[in-house]
Amino acid sequence: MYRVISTELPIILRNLKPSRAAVINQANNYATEATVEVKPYKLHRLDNGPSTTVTVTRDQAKQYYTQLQTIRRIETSAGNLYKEKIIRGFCHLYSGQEACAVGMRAAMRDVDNIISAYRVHGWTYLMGVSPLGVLAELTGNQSGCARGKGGSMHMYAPNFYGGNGIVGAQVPLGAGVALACKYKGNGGMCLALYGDGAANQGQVFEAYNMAYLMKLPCIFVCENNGYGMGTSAERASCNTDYYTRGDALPGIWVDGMDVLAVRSATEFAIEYVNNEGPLVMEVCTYRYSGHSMSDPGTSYRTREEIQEVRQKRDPITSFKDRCIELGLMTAEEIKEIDSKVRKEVDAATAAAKADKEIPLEELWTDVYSKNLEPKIRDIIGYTLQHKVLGKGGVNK
Ligand SMILES: Cc1ncc(C[n+]2csc(CCOP(=O)(O)OP(=O)(O)O)c2C)c(N)n1
Ligand SMILES: [Mg+2]
Repeated sequence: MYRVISTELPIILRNLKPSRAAVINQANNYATEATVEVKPYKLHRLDNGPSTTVTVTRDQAKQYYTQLQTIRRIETSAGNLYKEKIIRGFCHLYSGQEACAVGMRAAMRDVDNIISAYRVHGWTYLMGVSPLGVLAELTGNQSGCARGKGGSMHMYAPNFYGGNGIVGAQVPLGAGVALACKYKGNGGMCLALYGDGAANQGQVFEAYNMAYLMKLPCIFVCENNGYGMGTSAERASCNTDYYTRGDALPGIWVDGMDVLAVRSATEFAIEYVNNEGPLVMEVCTYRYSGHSMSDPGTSYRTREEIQEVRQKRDPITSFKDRCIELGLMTAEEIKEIDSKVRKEVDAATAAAKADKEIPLEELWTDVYSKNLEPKIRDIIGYTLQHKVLGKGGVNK
């Protein structure tokens, strides 16, 4: 039983599994768009949830695949640079979790915002910073998006409130960004991301409560990757159904390894928070690396567990296979994207290594995006004039 989802060139690909349909471009023999069924969502205090029938165009598929692959490459490169001691300090990798960010980003509109914890290299790239802007930030050099002054945990971009190292602290900040959207009446919302390890913090529940009472356009997103540092979710939490933890706030559980499911759930959530008030979304995912570079990640879980996720649930491989099966891209086209991404990230890596640090006097520039006072406040023993070098405080 195949369904045609558009009347344009309604030829259906053979060999597709039931409930998958594609519209074919006859001349070039590829699907211009396709429809798939995603894994059912779990719902809390909602009568209806996001659509499990998701349509993706060929252009979107190419874009998502490129983004997924670019994030993986950036993280692999960051891991290598760290091992070479070119990146120092903290470094938390996002490999395994790419579909969460790419899916949410695909649903976001220009007025929407995002704030997250410290695993943000991928988000920084998705919010408009080039791979060089991310990698040079990691090497502490001037082409970095914060001119090398922030490092792994402190990257920002327009509508992206970063990189926050205090576990859970970004959640009330995200509610504040949502309050700003409501106050300005611009129709925007904020995605406030936190991990399973942050989900039992008091401030998270305080933020839920205030957001509910004030009907704030905030999506509280729990990225459940199974572990908070070396502690499994089951050991840390009396209730691991994080989508139900908002009490009066409705919740959705979504397969965070499926970019299309995440996109569909986020589209639903955006509509919901703009009309009804806040909502909790749990994206179920997995992190391949240790918590940070100092954690090999194998003392509290088995290598077999990691291998099994890589083989059965990897967000990139599964999306690639689906795209080929649906005729959205050929294996050849996938290879071309892989090679283009590899070249771009390799070039960015070389440039990030060769790049220079900022001069000392630049350390006190761009402290405020708009400097309302000429001096930097509250510095004892120095008088420092504030200067803005970046565009509105942001260097890309
Ligand atoms: C308030 C606070 N407590 C403890 C820490 C130390 N710490 C850093 S990350 C982390 C675990 C967070 O796990 P999770 O929220 O699941 O995020 P993940 O690392 O899995 O992305 C802890 C306890 C911290 N940075 N801030
Ligand atoms: Mg976690």
